Amino acid sequence: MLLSKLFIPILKNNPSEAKIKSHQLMLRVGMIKQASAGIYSWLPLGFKVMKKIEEIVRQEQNKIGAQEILMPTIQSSEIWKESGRYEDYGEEMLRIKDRQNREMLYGPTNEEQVTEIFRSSLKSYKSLPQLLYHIQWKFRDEIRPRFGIMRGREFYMKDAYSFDVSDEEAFYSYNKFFLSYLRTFKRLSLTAIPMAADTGPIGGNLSHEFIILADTGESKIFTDKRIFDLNSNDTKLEKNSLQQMRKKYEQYYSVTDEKFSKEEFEKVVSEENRLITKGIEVGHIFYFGDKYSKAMGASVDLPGGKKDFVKMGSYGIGVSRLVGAIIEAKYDNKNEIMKWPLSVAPYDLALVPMINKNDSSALEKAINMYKELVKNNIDSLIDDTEENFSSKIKKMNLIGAPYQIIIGKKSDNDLLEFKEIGKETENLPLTKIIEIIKKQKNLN
Ligand code: 5CA
Repeated sequence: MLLSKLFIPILKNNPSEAKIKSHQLMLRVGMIKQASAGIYSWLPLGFKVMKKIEEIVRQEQNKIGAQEILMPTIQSSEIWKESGRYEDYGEEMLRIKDRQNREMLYGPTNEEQVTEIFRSSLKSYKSLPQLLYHIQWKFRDEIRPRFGIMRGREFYMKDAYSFDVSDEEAFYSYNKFFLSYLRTFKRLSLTAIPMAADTGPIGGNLSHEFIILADTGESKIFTDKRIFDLNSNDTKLEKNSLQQMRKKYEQYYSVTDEKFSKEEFEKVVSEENRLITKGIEVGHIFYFGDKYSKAMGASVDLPGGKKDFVKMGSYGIGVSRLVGAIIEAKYDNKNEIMKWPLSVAPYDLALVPMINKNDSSALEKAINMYKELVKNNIDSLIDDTEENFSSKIKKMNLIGAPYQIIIGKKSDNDLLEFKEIGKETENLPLTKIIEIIKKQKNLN
């Protein structure tokens, strides 16, 4: 792709209305454009990153056996009246009337819709467990939309729902999602910590938020530092292994604001291990048993002929919020350098030829390299403008492709100036550069 043809309205300076670095960068490099308060259009650069995040989320859902569906954004008020949440949800719900004067709403979440689908289709314990998910726009009329897409009114969410025959089986499903979340955030190169959390308007009494540390986060957290040393690498998708993994995480005190008790924190966490800080909630999982299935009559036949309401949980990931969360975690605001994790980078590599009016040989070299890179599935962006070198590099540092090649007049394929953002420049032939990038891509 040629930079001159990319729809990327870059601003010279940070926009003053943006208070945090992710919002600044997203506006500065034209990833998004505000349409109205808390509602954004996604421009090519931002959309590309979000789609890559979405695909990783999808792959990790599929790996635990969840099945993808797509429910509508607009829902009927009837099912929300059945669950009792039509009134409870209050002003955050965007309510609409159609031409027949029927009350509709723009879905803030889908527990009711998915329960309605389940109850009209499945009747036997033999069909359980069921794990269903979709990735769809949501609308919440937040009282204070802010920080760009971090707290939007319209936002893109992956929400999954589990249906099980008993509490025990439902905890198994819950733990599968717990593991898939750890794996998902790791592939996004984020350290997300599971924290015991409140359930709010979703309901139930078991819940974890997945939080990444950031000073600009809206969640206050209280945690035992040792939780950061854990990983889920050895966890298998079977009951005992998953149970042990959750135990391993839950052995350390780690809670959000609403669950915090000073007395307990000081009792169970030694002073040197205490960490009180802020973070961004990128995922939230809930177990609420038969809250919706009972209210909405979603039951299955059990082995002995009895019936019971299915046990349900729901599992959300803020896909659009993750774009901002990754920037908060990776952007060096002071030096104005972004380095996207290769797994979600808008481009793998930036080619920066030095061009002047009389000599386009460096650009021709870049275009030839581009062809070779395409063959190797390396997505690169060529800066074909005639700007001076330092402003070209400045721009590429904001766009954040993790690798750069500088091409001067004398460059040949034998020794190119190659650089991974944040590291020293090396002189390498194109074949070696391709090898390095391919190897990194395979690790993701
Ligand atoms: N039904 C449940 C689980 S699917 C649910 O809606 N959970 S939630 O309210 O916690 O939202 C799930 C995730 O969506 C959050 O963890 C957060 O990452 C993201 N999210 C929530 N509200 C917003 C918002 N206003 N803007 C951007 N992302 C949001």
